Amino acid sequence: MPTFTSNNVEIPFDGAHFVPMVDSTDLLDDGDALRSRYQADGYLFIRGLLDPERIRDLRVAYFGAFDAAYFHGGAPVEAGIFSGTRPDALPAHGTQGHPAHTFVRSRSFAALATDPALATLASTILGGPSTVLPRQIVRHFDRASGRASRAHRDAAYLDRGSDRLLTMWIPLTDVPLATGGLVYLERSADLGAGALDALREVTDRPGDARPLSHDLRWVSEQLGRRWLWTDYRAGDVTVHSPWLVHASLDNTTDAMRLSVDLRFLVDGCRADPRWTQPWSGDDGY
Ligand SMILES: O=C(O)CCC(=O)C(=O)O
Repeated sequence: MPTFTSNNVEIPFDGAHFVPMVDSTDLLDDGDALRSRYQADGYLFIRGLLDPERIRDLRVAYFGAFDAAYFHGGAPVEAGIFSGTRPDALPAHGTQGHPAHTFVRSRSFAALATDPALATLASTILGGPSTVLPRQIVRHFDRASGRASRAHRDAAYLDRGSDRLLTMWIPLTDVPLATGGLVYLERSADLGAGALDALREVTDRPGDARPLSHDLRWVSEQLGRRWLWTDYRAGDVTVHSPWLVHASLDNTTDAMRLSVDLRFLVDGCRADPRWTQPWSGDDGY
């Protein structure tokens, strides 16, 4: 039985801890069905919503901004294959001078964030016109990253505004589970504060009330719920509720993981003021 890790903590890849996500691509033209599945499950997985060639162009722009020595010489840079050596003197991820900081302020990135297919999907699910919030995050993990996203709810990070919003998570590279895929905890949108507080007993961030735990095995076994997973391909999109617990696995492959997360808020609702400015890796939110 294979074992994966998240934040260096092992979790067995078996039927007690993992279950495949449901693919909702066939519901794209049926707004009522999309909404009711989203309300029931707290997420939607849509295969190939975005043109992979366009996503490839974004990778060319992003990876092309690094020193070529970061990438394995035997593959095109846009494949994002790690050479094993990180560039010297690279600013911290997403801070001024790092390619992710420039990327989220670029025209090609703005064209992705305002893509009509994404806006239409968001508005369909939210039940009214919605707009993407300006704080748009690029995440980039190579196998030297040594960390992954802890189990959390987005609501904990967006709690100074309306919760009439959703998140879209968009892989810009293929992201099989071993490359650090995002996983959702089944039926977790309705969990009460007591159940969530119990998870915080096992945490590597005791001073931070927002993440729940870094130990995905503990979370699954404590609640008796499985992590929903899929092997993502560039151009897929998942949508999730701010109340759904999610996390990611460690990237243990030579392939890098590059992804974007966007939030869409129903027009006229109050936006959390921290999310109204472009993201910077050191903005502290
Ligand atoms: O990409 C990740 O690892 C985390 C993303 C996330 O938490 C989100 O999209 O809400």
